[in-house]
Amino acid sequence: MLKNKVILTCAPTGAETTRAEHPGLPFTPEEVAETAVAAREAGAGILHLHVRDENGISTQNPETFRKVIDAVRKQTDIVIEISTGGAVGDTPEDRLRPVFEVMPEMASLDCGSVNFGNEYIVNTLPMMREFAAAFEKCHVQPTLECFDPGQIASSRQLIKEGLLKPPFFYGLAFNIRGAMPYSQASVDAMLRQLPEDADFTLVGIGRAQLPCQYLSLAIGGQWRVGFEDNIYYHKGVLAENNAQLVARATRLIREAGMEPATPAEIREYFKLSNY
Ligand code: KMH
Ligand code: ZN
Repeated sequence: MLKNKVILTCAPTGAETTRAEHPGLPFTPEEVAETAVAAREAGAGILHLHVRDENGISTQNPETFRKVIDAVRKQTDIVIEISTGGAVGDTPEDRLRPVFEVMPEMASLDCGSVNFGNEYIVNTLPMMREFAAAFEKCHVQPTLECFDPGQIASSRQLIKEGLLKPPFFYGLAFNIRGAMPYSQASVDAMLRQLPEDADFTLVGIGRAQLPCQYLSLAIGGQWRVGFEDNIYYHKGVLAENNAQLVARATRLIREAGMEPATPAEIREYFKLSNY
């Protein structure tokens, strides 16, 4: 864990959030770059990136990732973590392609199958093994996304098999409809399963986002905010933009006597290779 620092991730777009839900959802390369700059200035150290095609539909096309990453890279040094979760229904092959073709610094690695609203996502152990091997080959630091405690057991199986190596960075998600609800008890159930010395970020969906931040402060976790997870500033009040959510998180972190970690500190901490 970085001393007196909080790794603050901004997930500005996601695969499922729509412009109908938030008209300011960024998805063109220019919009994502502008968002990345504002998020970085507001304190975010990592950009969790899903990309969309020209119609706003989620895609895992490496060319689209490349365009967005190029636009972001021209303007800011924020660490880029691409999604290999993609959107519900994406094939494992499509989800993994950008890891080989874009070679990002970090990427999400989803650790199990679970209901996702009215849909579901599939991540079997053989798939996870294939993803972990690809990450290792391409020197990509995984963020191990877990949606229930059993998925941490799946990640530990890969650790046991030598397919995942430290540093371990977990993204623990709460309040996805149909999956694990947010409560202090459910966070605790997840934390008890983590490997020793693992870092974790609490990913609170919707109204769980802010409570996750406060709880994270108390238990030494990292934070994630952004329109992928939550579009509201307060109940019923849309956030102006992603940076507003990042700025609030940074204020809370500073009130607690800490600082958001810079991209340089995050690169050094995880020994990231592909910048
Ligand atoms: N969009 C979800 C189906 C990830 O980025 O790895 C998967 C997801 C998790 O968002
Ligand atoms: Zn995601």
